[in-house]
Amino acid sequence: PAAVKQELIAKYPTKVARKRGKQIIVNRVGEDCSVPEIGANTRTIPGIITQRGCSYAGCKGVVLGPTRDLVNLTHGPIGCGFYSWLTRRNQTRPATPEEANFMPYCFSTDLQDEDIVFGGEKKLRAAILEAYDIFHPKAISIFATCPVGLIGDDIHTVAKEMKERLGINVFAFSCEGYKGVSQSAGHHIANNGIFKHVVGLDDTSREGKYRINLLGEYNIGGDAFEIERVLEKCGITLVATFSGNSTYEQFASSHMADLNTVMCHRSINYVAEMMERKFGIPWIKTNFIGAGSAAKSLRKIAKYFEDRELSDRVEEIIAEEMVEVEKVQAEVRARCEGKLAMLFVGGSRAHHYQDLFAEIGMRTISAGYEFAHRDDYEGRRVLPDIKVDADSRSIEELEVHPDPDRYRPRKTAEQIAELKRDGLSFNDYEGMMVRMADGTLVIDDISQYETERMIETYKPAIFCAGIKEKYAVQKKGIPMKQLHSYDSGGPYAGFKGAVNFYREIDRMVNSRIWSYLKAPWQTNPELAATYACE
Ligand code: CFM
Ligand code: HCA
Repeated sequence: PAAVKQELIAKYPTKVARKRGKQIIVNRVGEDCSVPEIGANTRTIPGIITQRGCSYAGCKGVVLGPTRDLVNLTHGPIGCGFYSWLTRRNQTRPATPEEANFMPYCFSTDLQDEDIVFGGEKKLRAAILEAYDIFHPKAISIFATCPVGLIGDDIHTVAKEMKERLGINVFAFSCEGYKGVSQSAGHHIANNGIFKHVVGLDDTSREGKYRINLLGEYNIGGDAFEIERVLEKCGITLVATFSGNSTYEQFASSHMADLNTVMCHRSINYVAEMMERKFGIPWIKTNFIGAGSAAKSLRKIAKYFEDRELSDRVEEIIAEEMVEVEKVQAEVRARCEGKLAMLFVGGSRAHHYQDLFAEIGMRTISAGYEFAHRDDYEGRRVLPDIKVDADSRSIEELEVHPDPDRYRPRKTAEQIAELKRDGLSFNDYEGMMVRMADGTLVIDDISQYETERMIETYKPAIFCAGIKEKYAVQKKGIPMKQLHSYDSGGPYAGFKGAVNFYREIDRMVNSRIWSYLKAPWQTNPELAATYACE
């Protein structure tokens, strides 16, 4: 692997090679579970083809996009709104046909040259009014795109004005695409906004003995539906999901839950932290990707509530669900055992999906995130060592204090200590690298060039990433699975999701279809462009 790393960076200019060298790491897990340091959450070097997205994508597309009864209004040119409109395959299911669902609509101010020159606030006001008149939503959220920041439209003042005028909640996000180094900045901006403007507005809550929030689950391909099914079977009440299959009211009353479970830590940890500080709700890391991980997560939730009835119920459900899971696992494993996978996805899936592959005997030979931070790789314990650079500093850190009336620690310090002794960890996650084998390559913000070299070197049985990589990978003869949108598949979460995934991967890695395909330049060499000087 060290030689492969050298080869990956050999063609770069010295300075670029030095920087990429810090982001390409040969994994090695120490006896104390320590892992090497990796460079992450830094600017992509201009000229490198990255797969990263922008701050607007992280804020509007990722965190707020899945909420069905919010009018999510993009203030900007039409492309930003259009390309963040359901391409992520975030699904939703209104409880009744009458319930508001704006998911089939794309709201945008459609800024034109003229608005860029003379300012877009007038158009923004008009768009809010128009949306209000047609849909009468409970709330309207406004998202800034790059030009809005450049021309200086004051979206927050417009929001405030319209909130007073219409008597509904209107709030804005300064999530201009260029803020920060990737969509990760947009997550933080979204977390701050939703916490400031919505969380805690409604003190009524769903009844239930075990009330939790699910943070960082976005219902891609129906994942949240499957998790909801399992939780309901266990008798666990879901107060709010941030933000798959969610509603505005769920956010408003989310502070009434007794536990925050965090799936995708990268995109939503800020809300978990702020809710703990303001309302006293503890958080634990959970993961419903992989049948084993789903079972483990349910057990963690049961442990937290310290209730025999719940833990018995959870064990019963796990046993029931695992029958089909184990049957399919055994069948598929026979055909997939030992095959290699590579995963380069966002900020948590490159980690979570390794569990699913392991369940059918497949090995992850290399993995990396597009925009995660060091803690997502190395574990939360490195947080104090992370240098906060200028790019991160430009994102606001909210100052949060205990709510004078509503701060209510759900557990006493002694109870927490006891639970910790019993193996439940709070406010923690171990990161991706400690779970990966020694000698695997961990690559942050992988470039297109590196992707191609990795495929040529290892010839994995499957390569998992997103739409930008998809066709280049297939042209190399390798099956490619999108782990963002799931292509047209899913759900892959929970128990039924695991079974879906095993079957799909089995089909993919055991079909030779892509290896038969020849790119045009392979059959017609005259199409292979080469430089005269080479
Ligand atoms: Fe979290 Fe996500 Fe991901 Fe993410 Fe994303 Fe996504 Fe992703 Mo695409 S919130 S970090 S910003 S799990 S949209 S649902 S698939 S890159 S790995
Ligand atoms: C985003 C959304 C995205 C893109 C996926 C892809 C998603 O980053 O803005 O590149 O295929 O999951 O839809 O991550």
